Amino acid sequence: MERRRFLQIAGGSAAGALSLGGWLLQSDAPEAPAESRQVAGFCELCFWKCGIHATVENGRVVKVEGHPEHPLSRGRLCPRGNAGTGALYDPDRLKRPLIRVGGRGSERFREASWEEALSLIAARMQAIKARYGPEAMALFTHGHGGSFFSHLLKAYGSPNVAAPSYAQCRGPREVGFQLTFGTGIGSPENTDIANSRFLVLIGSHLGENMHNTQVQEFAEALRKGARLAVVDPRFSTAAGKADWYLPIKPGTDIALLMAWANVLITEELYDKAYVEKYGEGFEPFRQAIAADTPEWAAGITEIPAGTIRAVAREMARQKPNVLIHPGRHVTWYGDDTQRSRAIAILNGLLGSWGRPGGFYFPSGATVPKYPVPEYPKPARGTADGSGSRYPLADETLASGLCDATITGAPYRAKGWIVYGTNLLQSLPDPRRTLKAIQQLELLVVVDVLPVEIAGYADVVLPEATYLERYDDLYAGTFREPFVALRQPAVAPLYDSKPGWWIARELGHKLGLAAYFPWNNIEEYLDRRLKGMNSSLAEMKKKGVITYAAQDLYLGPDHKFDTPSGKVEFYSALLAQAGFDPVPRYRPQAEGPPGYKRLIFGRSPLHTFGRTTNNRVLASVVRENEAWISTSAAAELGIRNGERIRLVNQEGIRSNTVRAKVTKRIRPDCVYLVHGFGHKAPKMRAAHGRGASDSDLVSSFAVDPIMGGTGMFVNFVKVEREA
Ligand code: MGD
Ligand code: SF4
Repeated sequence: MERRRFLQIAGGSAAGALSLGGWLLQSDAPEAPAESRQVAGFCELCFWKCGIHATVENGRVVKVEGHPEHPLSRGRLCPRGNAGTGALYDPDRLKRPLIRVGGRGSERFREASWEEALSLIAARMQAIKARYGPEAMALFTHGHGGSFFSHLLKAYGSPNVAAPSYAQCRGPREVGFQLTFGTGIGSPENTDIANSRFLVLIGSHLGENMHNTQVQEFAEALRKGARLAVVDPRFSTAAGKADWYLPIKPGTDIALLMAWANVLITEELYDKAYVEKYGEGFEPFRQAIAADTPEWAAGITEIPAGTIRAVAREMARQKPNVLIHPGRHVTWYGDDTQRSRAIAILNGLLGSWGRPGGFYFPSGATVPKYPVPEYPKPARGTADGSGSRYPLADETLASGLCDATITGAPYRAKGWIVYGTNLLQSLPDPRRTLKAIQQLELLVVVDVLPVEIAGYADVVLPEATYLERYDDLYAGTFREPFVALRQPAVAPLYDSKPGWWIARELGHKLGLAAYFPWNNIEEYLDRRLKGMNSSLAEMKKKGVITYAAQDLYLGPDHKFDTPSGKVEFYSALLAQAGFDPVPRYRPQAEGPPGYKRLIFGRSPLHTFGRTTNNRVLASVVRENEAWISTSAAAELGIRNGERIRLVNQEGIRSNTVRAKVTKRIRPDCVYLVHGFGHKAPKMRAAHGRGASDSDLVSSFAVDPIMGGTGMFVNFVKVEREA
């Protein structure tokens, strides 16, 4: 009952919740099982890592539910989390190690033993080290289980470890907020949604973008009467709950944000005490945006000046319990650090950073490390351009490593280990990724499914799923610090192995045994847990330990971790590096005549491509649809539900996809949910279902500040399928 109420907020999920619930009931246990137990852990169907309880009956996981004491789940999961059995019992899973026997991408492999597969990888890694240096090995990793592979690469001597969640997702947001408040946002976001009195969502479709805790808090805030403004070219599910819906022209958000700042300043509505006490560079900021009036912004954004003013005044009325949400997937146009900074500055003017209903200060528990030797110091820095070409990037850029592999500048990666990330869907322009792969002497893919990137690997290693393995501890940073354990609910199916085991075996074969001194993961976890007065035995029972919250909100003597120690409205650091010290709007290129801007987002039932083959979820949402406005469809003679193709500005054609003809999108855009249109033939449930936005992203705009890849810069025309 509770779950159903929670799900009502998700787009199109009221029906989904019923049928998903129905599926779960049908697949639930036989009557009176001989064995029934609950195993605590945390979810891996997205990267939020909610606490779970898996019910195991007669050796099978029959149900996955929210852990009641885990602060991220509070007893509930999102629909994907509930569908964990669909990942575990996916009949298309990788079952045994595979060694390629045909050309790259031919999908021709032979089965191999773990011994043979790992020996082959170790021999090639040693050859790469001898010939090009250890830095020529790169790791692409996404997901909690990747931590042991990061450890392996660092012990081997390479600094090149990257996740697409930075340069392809939240990186610009982190840098924009660091520049302003000295701290990034992190994950889970430190947004105090539950206590917010006015929430402004800018292209952040909470409810469709389903992060469990945030959505629970969102529902709570609305129940308590919070007001809501949604800025989106598409009328999202959240927009349906909004007091103000602003259908903005794509790519113009900086103009809107600066116009809001302009109203707050010219009408003297900002939090003066906060700005005086904590702010730096307010006067040059005020001068820089003096001409950014609502009337100016109206001509750019296509939002009436009166609406811009009304929303700014409401922000002021509710300050400081206001949250201009920072979003998560923010790599849109290449000016994304500046847009994120504009959002940060607006929050600064409203005094919401460090205030209830704005942003709280999270804290994390410290778990002592297992002692290992120091990592060798790499002779060369990372190859991706972070800190050099992109001066303010503070994590490695996955796209930058791909570029270096193609160009050889500053040096080429010759071997890739790809853990839990389908680079042919996650990096922009899959043709570019394939070009990089042609340069490699070794490509290892560690995955649970035969995804696209696995088809190009020299060696494919089948990992056990999150319900079959231990991983490293998760020391979460949240309102209350916590430490969570992942443990196997059932033994690994087939010949799959946990990541920790694979990394350790490989470490031993590479002569790095000193970095893996534990005999097994239980010994490793127990030692770490004993260092914090717990034990593996205790954690296996509880699954999570929480600690008292620290100071959540701003104290009188707070120092910000910026160069000035204050909230920086004007950034001298950006000015020194040759960038705008105050965010400035610059127009985006328009598409060719007859083309519409391609934008994309998420479904509440899927996480990128990782869940599209999950039969439980695919039984509710099997493919994506191309959203086209009613007026644009009428011009083209397209009916709702008709199969169409999208063709981008470079002539790249999508699979056929069903048209969703709707008034809920601007006529100048087409919208897709990301993660569909799989080409991998062995993913039988997902293959050929819907259209792949990744394929159509043949252009991208690189953020000059931190190297993020803006992907909303492609245009499509719509073709009717004969
Ligand atoms: P997923 O699509 O979830 O994420 O891109 P990815 O990091 O590729 O693919 C995860 C892979 O992990 C899948 O191959 C899955 O089978 C595998 N996997 C699942 N569970 C496990 C496990 O337990 N162990 C192992 N070893 N593998 C596992 C996401 C990235 O894509 C991100 S974060 C964003 S925000 C961007 N979004 C985005 C977009 O919206 N549009 C376009 N065009 N590109 C995008 N790229 C980015
Ligand atoms: Fe799992 Fe959903 Fe939580 Fe993500 S938000 S970790 S999919 S339950």
